[in-house]
Amino acid sequence: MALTESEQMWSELGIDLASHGQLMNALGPIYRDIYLSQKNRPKGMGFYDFVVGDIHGIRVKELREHAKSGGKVVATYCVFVPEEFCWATGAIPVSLCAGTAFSIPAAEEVLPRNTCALIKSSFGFKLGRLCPYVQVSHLIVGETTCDGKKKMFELLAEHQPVYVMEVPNKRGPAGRALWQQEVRDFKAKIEELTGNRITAENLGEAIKKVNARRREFKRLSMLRAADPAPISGKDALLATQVSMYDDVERETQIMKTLNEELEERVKNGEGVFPRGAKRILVSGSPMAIPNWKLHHLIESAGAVVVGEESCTGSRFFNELAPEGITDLDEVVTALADRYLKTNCACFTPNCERLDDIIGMAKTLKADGVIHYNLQFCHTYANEAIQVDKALEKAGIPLLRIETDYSDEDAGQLKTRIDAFLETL
Ligand code: BJ8
Repeated sequence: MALTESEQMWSELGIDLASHGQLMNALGPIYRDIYLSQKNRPKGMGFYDFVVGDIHGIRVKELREHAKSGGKVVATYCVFVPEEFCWATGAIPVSLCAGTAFSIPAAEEVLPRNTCALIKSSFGFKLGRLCPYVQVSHLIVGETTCDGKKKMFELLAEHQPVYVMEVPNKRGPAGRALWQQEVRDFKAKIEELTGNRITAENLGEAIKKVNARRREFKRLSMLRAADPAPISGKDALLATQVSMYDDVERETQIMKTLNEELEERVKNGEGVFPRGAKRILVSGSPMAIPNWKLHHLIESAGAVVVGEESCTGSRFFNELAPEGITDLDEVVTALADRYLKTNCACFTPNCERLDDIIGMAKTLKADGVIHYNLQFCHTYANEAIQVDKALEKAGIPLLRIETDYSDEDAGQLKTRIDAFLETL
């Protein structure tokens, strides 16, 4: 049978067409069940339905065209990697998704089973030749945020060029100096990869572009404080997930239109859940596409997720990068400082994250917090103890959940979430 245009492209990228076909076939019904079944969704979500409907098609084609005309694609796994350097040099950064159990069996042939699902899913995408975003990228940028990831990157480097940034464990002067040097080295690496120099001007322009997108996400975040909530948590999560690999200016525009619609909704008292629905802040590990499991369970139980204190949430957009600095060295230093404010559980201590969770819960008028951590992720699991203590002191109810990408525990989680909502 003749290949479709997309299949032809995937085949040229070395994708295992048979397995990839199974993955794509599984995604459609899941999306229909979780997303398209929602009532009264904002019209602005139509763009995201379209994107997910062709998740490995149009965007990959754009990246390929870019590569064919000499441009570079830089794949990342973490919000510590300063995307501004890529945009400044004409490279395109894409965040690699790793939110499905489908790619895990391939990874478990190599990695220990007691590794977190995010790491196994990422590695399995490469080993199983399932992800065209990995295949189309010229460089994968990793980081040393956790032991599992940093060792996985060594194995990944056997298949594709990998560059690893060292993230310090502490934010003191020594950690800050180390991180600033890492950011300078990464800048040099991107310059070498693209053959383009980073200047105060092109970096300043890139910062403005990324900040514009961040501002729209901050605006969305504030709109979610309304009761009734104008958008579901699932939809807000999806917008963040997609914007992590889409074009920065297009995302800003899409989000602007969506926010205008949501502002109207708030003005008219219109929402996706009834006024007074229980409001939940989710905090913890990031959720990559298509990991919508927890949000779906919470919202199917009649509550609404009003915010995500995570890297697929506030940590992605809360801090703006410095604008208007004309000295290159100064702007690079300020940019490094901006990224060092990412409240990842890799830091010790990480009091800023605790303050952030409490601040967000209050601003978004959350009735309770659900702390989400992936099984075998020790940093988040252990930090959950501190989160528990801080929230108890602040009088904010908390439910701690540890799970993976499978659906095996869905029934048990549903019972626990229902019981938690009852107590609020
Ligand atoms: S800045 S949260 S995106 S590292 S869940 S792989 S930590 S064992 S994802 Fe993260 Fe950057 Fe931090 Fe954010 Fe390891 Fe834990 Fe797995 Fe994790």
